[in-house]
Amino acid sequence: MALPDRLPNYDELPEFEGLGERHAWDVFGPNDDLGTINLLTPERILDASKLIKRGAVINVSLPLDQPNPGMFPGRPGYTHHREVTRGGGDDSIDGFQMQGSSQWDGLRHVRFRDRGFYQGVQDEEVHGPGRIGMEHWAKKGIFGRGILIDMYRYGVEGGYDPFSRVVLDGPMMEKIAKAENIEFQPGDIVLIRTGWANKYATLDQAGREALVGSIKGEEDPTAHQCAGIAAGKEFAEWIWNHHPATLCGDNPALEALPIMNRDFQHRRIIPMFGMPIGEFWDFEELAEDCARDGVYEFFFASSPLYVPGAAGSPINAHVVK
Ligand code: UVW
Repeated sequence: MALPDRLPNYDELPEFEGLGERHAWDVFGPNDDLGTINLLTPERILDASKLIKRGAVINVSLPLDQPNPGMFPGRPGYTHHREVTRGGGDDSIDGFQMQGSSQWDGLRHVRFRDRGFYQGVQDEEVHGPGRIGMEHWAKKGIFGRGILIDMYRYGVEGGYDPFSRVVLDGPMMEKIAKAENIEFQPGDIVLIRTGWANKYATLDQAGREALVGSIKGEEDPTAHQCAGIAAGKEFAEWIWNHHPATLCGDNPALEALPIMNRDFQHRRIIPMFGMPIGEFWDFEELAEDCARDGVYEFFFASSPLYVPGAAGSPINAHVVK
């Protein structure tokens, strides 16, 4: 579809009466299934391809069996079988969770109360292939200008523990971008390194097992603490007004945990803005490379799995510099 000549600002988006929340359901036209992935236009993809200078390809996915064991209830991890055949072998996987490892949260993942999923799609429409399923992003692909916001390196002077609730808001995003000599552009694929994956990699198996089921509300003193993006409408407004195509983190939920006051930014970003969220990505090699060459913008490529009707997907993602 053709993009609107001008993307509306947050305060121009329609408000749900009585809820004080704004939605972008009219921005990309009726029956849109792509959300902010529409911002990845041929022109922007071509411009992003010009960022390839060295032909260096950097993987940003964790191995699919990580984190191990899975941290979320219902996402314990899969079982991989090898079947020996006459000429070699085949594989099958049991109990594979689309959101068990480096993942996209798709538009069927989270709804906004009784208003429904993105564009008001209701529960009865999200069984089987069709409206706002992963197949739409799989067909288009997620390609464009990626930027790394290295919060772990530049966010807090003197550093911090990624397993503590350090919050990334608009002013901190801008401070980091300035330190990295980059500017935000509409359609950016924003990769946010909180340092979580770096610390997770240092844990022994007992430490990893202790994290299982630890994503809980603030009222539970055993809840996992981690750095991530801010909750609240102010940061939602900042996000929308910068028009990224996606926001992706190396941590379990993109957001700072635990969630406080039941304010879950997922419920704005995914259903209200139609924007994918990335979680459990691996930015360690990329961060090293960016620190070495001082270049924090690059070509980004991801092919979500073409599973009709899926709510999430592994990312199959690379950066090319
Ligand atoms: C949370 O809900 C915390 O994460 P996810 O989006 O993976 O379900």
